[in-house]
Amino acid sequence: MTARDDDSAPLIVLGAGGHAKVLIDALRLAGRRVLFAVDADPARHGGSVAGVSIRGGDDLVLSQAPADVLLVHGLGSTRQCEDRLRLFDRMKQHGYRFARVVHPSAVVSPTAHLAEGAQILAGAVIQTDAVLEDDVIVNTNASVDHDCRVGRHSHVGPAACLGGGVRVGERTHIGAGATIIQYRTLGAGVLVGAGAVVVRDLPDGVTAYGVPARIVPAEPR
Ligand code: JB3
Repeated sequence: MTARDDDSAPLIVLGAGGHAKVLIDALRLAGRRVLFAVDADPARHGGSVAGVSIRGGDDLVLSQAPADVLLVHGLGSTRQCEDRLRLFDRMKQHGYRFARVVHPSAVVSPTAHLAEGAQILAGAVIQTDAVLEDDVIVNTNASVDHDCRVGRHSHVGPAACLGGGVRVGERTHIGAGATIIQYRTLGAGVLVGAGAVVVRDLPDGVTAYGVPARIVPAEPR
């Protein structure tokens, strides 16, 4: 059997929480077909999420030939993105591919590049020549402006704003409503608190809060 392309393959959603619901909604509006969801919590098995049945755990995915389906990464992130990375890499090792999810109300420049599994949610704007690497989430009403680059598994939270030319490393979480001014660089594994305004570059692994954002000792994640 030949691999189906992004527009026609049926979808399996990994995770059945709040983020999965939002994705299922976007997929329905875009006319996509979801086969079923899987969740790590056995208590959820046999139930449903946004009208999609939860049939079992991640091992159930492995009973589907990788060429026949696309996966949708339904784990969100609040403070750290490591769980997303772990699940993404596990499924990639088994040969699966991840679907891009673009809500029909999002505005995406034709010159933007969305890598595998990128998720652009309702009202988000991705401007010209922006690059979203694998598995990036740009959440509700967030904006990623011209020439930005957002690294693998990073999450731009709801209503966050990245000015032009911002660089974001892998696994970085930008909290709801945060602003990163133009041409700043954030390292890998950074946590930017909700509502922060980042006016200076931030190195790998730091936590920054406030207006203007200051680096604070990291709480256990
Ligand atoms: O703020 C917004 C707009 N969205 C948040 C999103 C980005 O992150 C949302 O409010 C939540 O804070 C969070 O959404 P998420 O990840 O859906 O969280 P929650 O509602 O807690 O659901 C996580 C689900 O994933 C639970 O049902 C877990 O059992 C399941 N889960 C955890 N690990 C897993 C795994 N499921 C699978 N299939 N595999 C796993 O490894």
